[in-house]
Amino acid sequence: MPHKRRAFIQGGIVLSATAGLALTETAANNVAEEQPAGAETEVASPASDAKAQQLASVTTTDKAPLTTNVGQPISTDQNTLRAGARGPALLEDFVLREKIQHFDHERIPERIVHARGAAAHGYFQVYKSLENLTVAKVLQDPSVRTPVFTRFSTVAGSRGSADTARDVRGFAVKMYTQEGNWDIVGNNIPVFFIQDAIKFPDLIHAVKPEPNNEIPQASSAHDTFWDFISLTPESAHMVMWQMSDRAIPRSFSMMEGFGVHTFRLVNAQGKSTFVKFHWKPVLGVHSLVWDEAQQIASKDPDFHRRSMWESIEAGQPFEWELGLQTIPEGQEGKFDFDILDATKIWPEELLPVRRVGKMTLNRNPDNYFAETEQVAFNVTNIVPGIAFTDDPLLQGRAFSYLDTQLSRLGTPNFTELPINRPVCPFSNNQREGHMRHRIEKGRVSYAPASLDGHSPDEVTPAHGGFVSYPEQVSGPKVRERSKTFGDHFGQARLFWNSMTPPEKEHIVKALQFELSKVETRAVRVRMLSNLAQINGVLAAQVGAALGEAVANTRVQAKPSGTADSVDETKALAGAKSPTSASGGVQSSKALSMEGQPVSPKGRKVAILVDAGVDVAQVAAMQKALKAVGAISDIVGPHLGAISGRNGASVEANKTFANTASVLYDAVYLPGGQSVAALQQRGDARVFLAQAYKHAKTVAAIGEGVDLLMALLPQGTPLNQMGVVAGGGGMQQSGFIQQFVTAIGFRHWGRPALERISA
Ligand code: HDE
Repeated sequence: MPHKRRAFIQGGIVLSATAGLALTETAANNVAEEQPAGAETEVASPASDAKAQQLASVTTTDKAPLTTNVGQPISTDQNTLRAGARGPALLEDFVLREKIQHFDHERIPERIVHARGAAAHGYFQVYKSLENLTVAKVLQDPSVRTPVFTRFSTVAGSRGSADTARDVRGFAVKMYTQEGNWDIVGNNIPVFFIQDAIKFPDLIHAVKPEPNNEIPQASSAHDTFWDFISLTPESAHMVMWQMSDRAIPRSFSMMEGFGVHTFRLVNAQGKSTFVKFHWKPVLGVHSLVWDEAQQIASKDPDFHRRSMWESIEAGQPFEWELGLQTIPEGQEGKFDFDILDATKIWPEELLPVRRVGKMTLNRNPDNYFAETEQVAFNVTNIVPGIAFTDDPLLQGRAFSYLDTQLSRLGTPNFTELPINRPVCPFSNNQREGHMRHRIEKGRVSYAPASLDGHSPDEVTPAHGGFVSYPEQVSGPKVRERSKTFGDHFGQARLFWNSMTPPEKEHIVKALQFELSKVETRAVRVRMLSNLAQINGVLAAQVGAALGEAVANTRVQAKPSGTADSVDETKALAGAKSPTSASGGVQSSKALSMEGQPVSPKGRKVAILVDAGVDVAQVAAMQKALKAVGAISDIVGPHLGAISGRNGASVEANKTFANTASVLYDAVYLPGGQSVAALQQRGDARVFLAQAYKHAKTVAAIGEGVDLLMALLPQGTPLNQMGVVAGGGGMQQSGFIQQFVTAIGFRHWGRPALERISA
């Protein structure tokens, strides 16, 4: 649970005064207005969090009295000032004008990319000092909890689009370190579509809704995207990830994060080590299925942000470990891929990921706009001990992130916004501009200066001043792509080879879906020829759904490839292609999502009830789910009390009308006369059947087993592949145990799924 902290309010401003939590010298300097006085209220915040404390100093609760923004008490907020009760409004009405004027300007431009997002506060802690690699203080002292603010996002959709679109997820971490803010502005996919930043506007113009009709929203399934991709072979590797289930994560807490580019760590001796940053989710990497993702987009477009919000409110933080892959400077040349090429991973088989620390997100923002919308991530926010490389994508980003804030936040003073301020001291001679908050004393704002004793002195490297890594550079000015960036398909094949047959099947289906929405045949055909360079079976299976025969294929493609066709699954299992630019690695376990840790923690279960339900069976299951950190909803014909067997009742908190199977990881059908009533409800039957079709665990006990059996294809074996049946000889505790341990799993091997209507 987030810790509670005392705070004081005066004039609507909450001022914090946490016992034992001295403001850093910095925060005290930078927030001059915090003097505790007046009434008390409670503000939630993690302990030892200088950032939370700094934010609390500007957090208001907006209680009485009602005033204008300059504090004039307002006697009525219901009526405009008029000349007579039926007369015209008077210009004099400053209350009306201020209120409407403020409202008229409440919006700022949304982010050009990554507009849709949600964020949370927390902290980062290193496991043990990495001083042999870097002087960065944030990576040295295991006793320090560095405050963080992390924002997750989709890329293509507008701010109001659905969370579960097929898309890359942004994974942007801002660490408020004692040496300034360090932002790792990453994604949940370790590579990118393009190698050079100069292509980014083209990529984004291609994927965004088409400019003539602004269709489609938050989707890459249209002509302009695939036109660009089909003509940009360097995107092949990234496209494989984007078409895989990685692009439809189950939860922010179940996806990896990647810094993508190669950075440097620099130690006290000035030795540089190349590094890739990884965030490994404690709950493992898990995804939705595409049909489910599409339905969630309408049933609950806020699916991901809601689950993070609810989990944190319930005291269950979201957690990741920071991982590092490193290559000592000088050894980067021994690989057959270029470490500056952002379309390449470093296979974990060659360069294992070392887990060095943990990020815990445990506090929701108080205000979406002030924090999540106004946070400004910047690739150039780095601290001493971290340095850039010449990755041409990174170099372009180094310009873009500072620049974009001017149109989004409207002023170079955006770093003064509470969410963007560092917690360490900051001072310089920059002055003025729109919305300047700080009041710098004195007449000197230049250097060198001898007056007033004013001296924001430079910090020598010995005292921790930032120095750029003194890399030797020379070369002719050229607009040229390095030949070492030339292999576009080798790692796309590595990704494909590393997938299990169901994962390959999902990629095939995703490509079938996307390309079948492309209206221009030439684009579809061009894409098929690119896919054929990755794998012949892949191209053939996709081609079949497009009505195109692809030459040199190894299997006869089926018209609508499904995971349920034995032939196709077999063909996909054997479909591999030789890799290149992969250090000789042909297949990598780290790339597949199967075999990831699975936990019931953070999962959601629907319990289907109606009048006459066996209340004891409901209660026992709820208790067991709670004990493992899973959430359960009781879904009934109406909200509130549902009478059960023997006079007891259960409280339904969801109804068949306001929720859906796709919003849950597993479904449980308890016994009782309720089952006969549910049998009559099409929505209840679809609920169960759909969970089964989406390969989720389903369980029934007592009378519930008969209904379950009736819905599943004839001959579906019980107590196998996530179909858990209670009653008969089985102890209730054994049944519950079997269900609870299975709820995070998907059971891909279920036969004849395509025959289920749901
Ligand atoms: Fe971004 N990107 N990007 N990007 N990016 C932005 O910055 C840009 C790239 C990423 O939650 C923008 O403040 C260029 C790669 C995230 O607020 C903008 C290039 C990766 C976020 C921008 C890239 C990212 C952004 C839009 C090609 C993964 C959201 C608003 C060189 C490593 C951060 C903003 C948040 C946002 C530019 C490519 C991640 C326009 C020019 C590669 C997570 O500055």
